Amino acid sequence: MKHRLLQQTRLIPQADTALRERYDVHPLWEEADADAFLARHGGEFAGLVTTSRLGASDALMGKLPNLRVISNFGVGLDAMDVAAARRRGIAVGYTPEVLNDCVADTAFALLMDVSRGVSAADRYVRRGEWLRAPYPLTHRVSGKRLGIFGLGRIGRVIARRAQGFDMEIRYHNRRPAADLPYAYENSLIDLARWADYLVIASTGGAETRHIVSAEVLDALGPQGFLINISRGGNIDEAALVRALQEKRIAGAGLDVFEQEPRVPEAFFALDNVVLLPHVASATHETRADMAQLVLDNLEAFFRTGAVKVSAL
Ligand code: 8YV
Repeated sequence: MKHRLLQQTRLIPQADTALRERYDVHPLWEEADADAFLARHGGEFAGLVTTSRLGASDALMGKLPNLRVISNFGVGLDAMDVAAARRRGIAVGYTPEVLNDCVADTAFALLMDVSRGVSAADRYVRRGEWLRAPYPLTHRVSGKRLGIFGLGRIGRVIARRAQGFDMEIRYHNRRPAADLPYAYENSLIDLARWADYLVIASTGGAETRHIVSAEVLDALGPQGFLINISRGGNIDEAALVRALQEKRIAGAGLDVFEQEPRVPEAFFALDNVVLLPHVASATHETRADMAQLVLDNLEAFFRTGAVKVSAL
């Protein structure tokens, strides 16, 4: 008999098909009234497939009284009540490591774009403005100072990329990482003051909410660029809009926002910000690897009682 799984949203087509072949999957997104459906059928599900965007709340787990395993598509756990899962004895699998390269690449794409004006210059060419005047000068990336907030799995790959650009690297974390050659700054504000580029690569959630404040932006200063590939909530977005409008920082490259998919319209009028729709891990290759890990975590759990890569 196939295990019955609740799937919160589509992943990628080949993974959705593989899930349906191996399990008795119910697509929750097709239910007009999810609460009513769960009230009637919540007890049927042994597993939940979710994503970092949707996560799983304690309330949702409560509606699934026989839930034993959650398999999360993504590394971020800010929407997942990990403590509730632990308390309820539910295993949680997730997909770290496999997305490090693509997220680090995207951090660099944003960094290069906002410094050299790639997107802005492209718009300039399309508007026919090159016919009237050359594009204004931009900013050199190579050899500059890169400050990384959150030197975890992804932050470390960003640091490796930066070495190829002969950049000087410092970082701030909850604590210094003993195994790395980069200098540690004691606070985010000190790191911002030192850096030409401040890359936010930490986790998200309540602990780091609005940690990139107006003060941090002022420490980064009019020559400094901010890059965010972590979570939108880590930045005080209203303060960032003001800092960009008033040119109190040089520019920003953002893949993530506080209220996705809504992006503050004030950004749209500004050429010193590059805006991406949360796509850092969104390549065919990486999404296939993430989906495989979602399947592997479920397979391992139903075979051995433990997921392959646990978030607990
Ligand atoms: C995805 C992410 O956008 O892994 C994460 O935490 O933010 C991204 O990889 C997300 O998981 C897809 O829902």
